Amino acid sequence: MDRVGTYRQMVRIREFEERVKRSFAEHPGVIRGHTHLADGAEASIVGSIAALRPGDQVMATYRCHGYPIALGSDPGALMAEIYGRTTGICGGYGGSMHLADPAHGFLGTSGIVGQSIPQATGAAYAAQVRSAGSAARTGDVVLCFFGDGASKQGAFHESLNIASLWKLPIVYVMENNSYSVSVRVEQEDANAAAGEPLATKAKAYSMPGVTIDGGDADVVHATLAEAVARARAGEGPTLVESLVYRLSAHGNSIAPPGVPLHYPEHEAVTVFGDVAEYEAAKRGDPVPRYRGALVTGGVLDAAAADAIVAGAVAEMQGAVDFALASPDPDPAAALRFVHA
Ligand SMILES: Cc1ncc(C[n+]2csc(CCOP(=O)(O)OP(=O)(O)O)c2C)c(N)n1
Ligand SMILES: [Mg+2]
Repeated sequence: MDRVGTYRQMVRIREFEERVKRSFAEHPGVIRGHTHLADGAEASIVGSIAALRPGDQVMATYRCHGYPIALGSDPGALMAEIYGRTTGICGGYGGSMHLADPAHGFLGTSGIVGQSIPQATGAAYAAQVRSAGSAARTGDVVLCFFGDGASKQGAFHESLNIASLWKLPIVYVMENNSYSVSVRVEQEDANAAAGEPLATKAKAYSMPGVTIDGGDADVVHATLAEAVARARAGEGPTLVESLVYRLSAHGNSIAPPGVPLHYPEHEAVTVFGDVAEYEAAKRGDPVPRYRGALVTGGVLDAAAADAIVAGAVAEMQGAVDFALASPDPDPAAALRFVHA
C-alpha cells in the first residue's frame, strides 16, 4: 500500500468534513438537509478502499462523504451536491445523504439504516453473474459499509445468509463507532446490540468474522486485502468489524439561525455525553496518529506532511468556492426523476 498516499487521502477526507461542518456557520441556511460526518473513520475508509482495484464497487450509509473521495470522485462535485447545486455529483437531487458516483464505483447511499447491506449483496450477485459470463472472469468485488446499529436490522442477517450460501464476492465492513445516534452499543436498557464483539455474528453464517482497530490504516488495509482476495477467488464473504469513533455529533444541524435544531438531543449527547471518552478518542485520532507513524518511521518528513495538509486545505476551499458559485436547480426540474 502507498502509505503516503493513504495519509493524503485521510487528510483530504478530514478537511472535506471540516469544511462541511464549518459551512453551517459560514453560510447559514445554505445547506439543506442533514449531514453526517465521518471524522474519526478516515483510516477505516481509506485503508479499506486501498484494497480495491478498478471495477470493484462500494455501497455505504448516509455517513458517506469519505468513500467517494477515497475512490477518486471530484470533491467540488461532492460539495456542490451537499449544497444542492446543479453541478453536484447527482445534479443536486440527492444532497449529503444520497451521494452516488458509479463512474468511480460508488453505487450509492441512503438515509435508511441498513439499506446498504441488501443492496450491496445484490450488487455482489450481479458481479458474480457478470464474472461467470465473461471469458476473463472479471472477479469484481463489492465492499459494503454500514454501522453497528445497522447490524440489528433483519436485512443484515438475510444478506449474510444468502451471501454465504452463494459465496458472493462481498466484504461487509461494519464501522462500529460505539453509537447509534445516542444509544451506546452495549447499553442494556435500550435497543442496543446483543453479543459482542459484533463480528462473532459471522459465525452464524459460516464466514470469517474479525474485529480490528479501525483507527490504524495499515491494519485495516491488511485485513481488507485478505478479505477482498478471498472474495475475488470465489471463496465468499467476510465480516470485518472496524472499531472507529465518531468525533463529531451524530448529524449536523440543518436549522437556519433562530430556528430550533431538528434533533437537539444529538448535539447534547453525541460525543460530548462522556467527555473523558471523547478526549481519549481525540488523543487516538487516526489522522495525526498515522502522520506520527509515518514521520517516526522515516516514511514522511514533517514538512512533507504539512504540505499534504496545505494541499488539502486549498483543494477543499476550492470545492466550497465551486459549490457556492454553482447555480441552484431550476424548480421546474424538481419532478424530473419522480416516477409514479
Ligand atoms: C430503518 C431506519 N430506522 C431508524 C432510523 C433512524 N436512525 C438514523 S441514524 C440511526 C443510527 C444508526 O446507527 P449506526 O448504524 O451505528 O450508524 P452510525 O450513524 O453510527 O454511523 C438511526 C436509528 C433510520 N434512519 N432508518
Ligand atoms: Mg454507529
